[in-house]
Amino acid sequence: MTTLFDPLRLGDLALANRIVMAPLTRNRSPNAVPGDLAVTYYSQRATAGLIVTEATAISHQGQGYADVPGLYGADQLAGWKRVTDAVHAAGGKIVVQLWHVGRISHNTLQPGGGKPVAPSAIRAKSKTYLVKPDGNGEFVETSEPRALDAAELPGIVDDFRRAAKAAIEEAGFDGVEIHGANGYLIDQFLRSGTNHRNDNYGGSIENRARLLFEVVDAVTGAVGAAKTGIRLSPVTPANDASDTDPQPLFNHVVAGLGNRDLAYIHIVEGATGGARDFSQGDRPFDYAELKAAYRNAGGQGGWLVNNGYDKELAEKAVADGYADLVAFGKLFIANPDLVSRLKRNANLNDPDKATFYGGDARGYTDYPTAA
Ligand code: 8OZ
Repeated sequence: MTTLFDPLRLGDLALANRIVMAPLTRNRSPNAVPGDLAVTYYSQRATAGLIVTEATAISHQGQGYADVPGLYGADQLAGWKRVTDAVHAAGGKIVVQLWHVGRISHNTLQPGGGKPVAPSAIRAKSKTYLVKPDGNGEFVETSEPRALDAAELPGIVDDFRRAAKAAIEEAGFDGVEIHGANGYLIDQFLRSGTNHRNDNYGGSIENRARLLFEVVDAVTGAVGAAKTGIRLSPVTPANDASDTDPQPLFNHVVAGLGNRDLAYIHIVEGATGGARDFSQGDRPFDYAELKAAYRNAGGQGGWLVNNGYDKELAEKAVADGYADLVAFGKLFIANPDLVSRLKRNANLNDPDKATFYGGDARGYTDYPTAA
């Protein structure tokens, strides 16, 4: 019977176990550069089978929150190289999450103070995080976006390609994860609530998924499919995302990924960070059907699941053969040695919500390991 502690090969990634550190936004990278604290934080967690970094902006336009890291400047890549060196020295594997926020941004974070970009000019009922002049963080309404002209899309696809290539060649990552989830740019194109376009990128499911496949093909062309994963969140309402009928949409997406040979598919089940049984549309979402759509289309990548898993649920998912790996978020914030704690059934530290976003070492690098 397969356990969470069994090794697994995912494309080019040889993992020591199936326990994944989920991507977690922490807002501790001033000027988009991960610093000393990030080096400590990630290397403390290197016993994870795989670390997926916090979402990382592929371009200045792709940034939507204060103090999140980037991959579009030399100093940003050098900062990440220090992180990947430390994780590798500690025996870990680390991939970077490639992020364009689309409309989930604020004018003050955009190049030239411009409007954030989106498939359609629909403002999100959602907040972003800024840092005030006094240094304190605050959550504010996202700004009114402008609709992207189709002629701008090749440039965005190229930003994904460039960031992926630099991540591998300059920053030393083992792979990349395309952020196709949680109501950011790729997901805004996918879902009917945010995509009201009437060109080749809107309307039908095929059209709404076009940008996603263009990004996947550009990234895999640059770094290889065996180093590429993707994260999807078929029903999450995060960032005001919605779709009237998500099952056929996401079945189409994973079926299209079936022959693209990705290392893994990462699925957020339910509402991100919330209810696992959350659904949109008029029927509950069927994740087994989604996985079958991928396997039936020839997909052989790892099936990575996330959202609200505890040890028991995770063990069952892997033992049943439903999932190949499980990603843990809040548990990894609070437990740098989560793998050994799960293995030994040790008590878990509780995460402190007040220090999730922004701040210093407190609630970031000071959670104790178990004796
Ligand atoms: C929480 C706060 C800010 C960003 C995501 C990148 O949900 C995020 C995020 C989460 O994918």
